[in-house]
Amino acid sequence: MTQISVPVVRNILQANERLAAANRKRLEDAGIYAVNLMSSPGAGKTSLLERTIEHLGGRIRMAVIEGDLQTSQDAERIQSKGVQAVQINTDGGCHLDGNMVQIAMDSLDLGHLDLLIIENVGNLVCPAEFNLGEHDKIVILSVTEGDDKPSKYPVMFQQSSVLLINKIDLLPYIDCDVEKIRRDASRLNARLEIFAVSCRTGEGLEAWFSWLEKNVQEHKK
Ligand SMILES: Nc1nc2c(ncn2[C@@H]2O[C@H](COP(=O)(O)OP(=O)(O)OP(=O)(O)O)[C@@H](O)[C@H]2O)c(=O)[nH]1
Ligand SMILES: [Mg+2]
Repeated sequence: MTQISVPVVRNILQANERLAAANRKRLEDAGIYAVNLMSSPGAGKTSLLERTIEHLGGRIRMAVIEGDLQTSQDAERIQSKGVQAVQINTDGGCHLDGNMVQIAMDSLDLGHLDLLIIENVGNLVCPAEFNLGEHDKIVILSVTEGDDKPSKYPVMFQQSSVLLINKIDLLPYIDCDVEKIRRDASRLNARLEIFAVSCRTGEGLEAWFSWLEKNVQEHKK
């Protein structure tokens, strides 16, 4: 069983890498900076997007690809903010892959974009295994999930460029050691930029907006 399944998994990942590389080339050619936003279900991915659109939408031309098992609710939340959003329904699949993103990109006007944000399926494990062509992976961990998550689910933290610790407005009501999250995540990935934020109150989000805007400018043609 093991002898058969390991090469199959390797082939799938290699095929995905080729598609991700093609996606990246299209993005580079168009001068678009792209991020892959990942977290457990409900950590605040769409809320962060809404805040980001409110703050940067007037200055940066952006589009969103929304990955979900079912429904187009998140895409509708984004469209209601006046930003182009394409929904991918994975029909039960627990992550996006390069092929799905390639198809979604076909329906975007790439010639008139500076930033593409891909909201992955809510899942703290599988999305980290599949590159989509993005420049950076972003992980959101909300404080309600517990401060043990970086050590228990290390891959996503190792693969990401930014960790947003969200829902800090709830800290007075729960036991969560934000310093432990910072320590454990930094131990896994010394390059990780860490911002503690609240998408509810807006606290801490300025640092995220600046980081994102700097990267958009650097990738612009
Ligand atoms: N208190 C508090 N609630 C938040 C914060 N950010 C998001 N929420 C709430 O958390 C819930 C989930 O937020 P979403 O933004 O939909 O989370 P998501 O990661 O996009 O969820 P999925 O797409 O289903 O994986 C919503 O009820 C939000 O209002 C925050 O900073 N503080
Ligand atoms: Mg969402």
